[in-house]
Amino acid sequence: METTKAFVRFIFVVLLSAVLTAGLASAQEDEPKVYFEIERYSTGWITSDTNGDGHIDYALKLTDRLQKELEAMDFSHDGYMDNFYYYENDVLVRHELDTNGNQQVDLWVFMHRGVHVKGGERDTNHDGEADLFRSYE
Ligand SMILES: [Ca+2]
Ligand SMILES: [Ca+2]
Ligand SMILES: [Ca+2]
Repeated sequence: METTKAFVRFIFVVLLSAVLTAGLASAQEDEPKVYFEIERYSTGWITSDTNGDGHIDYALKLTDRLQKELEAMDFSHDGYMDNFYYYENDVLVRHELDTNGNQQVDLWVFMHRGVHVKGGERDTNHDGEADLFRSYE
């Protein structure tokens, strides 16, 4: 009887750790990576020099199904990306901006159906942590 209980507990722990590991793995997969440094946009990215100054200022990543996944832009043309667009099923879900060009995102805009702003966060003192929150839901 005791061994059965111990065995059940053992199975439970194994299952729990499997669920936790799977959760962590999918969380990492769900968070695609963008970079500030333009030279890091290589394999898997479509890049473009939109203003023809010889420097890449736009990068696009497509999913396996050729839907938009990520876009990065260097609006300020200082050689560092500062606008990042995150898509799910080809629909914009989040827009992140580095408004002061310190290679740290300080404005996050969350979208509903790609067109309506449903909320935003700001890092007003540029310490890397959001300190101003807005929700329109
Ligand atoms: Ca350019
Ligand atoms: Ca820039
Ligand atoms: Ca910034």
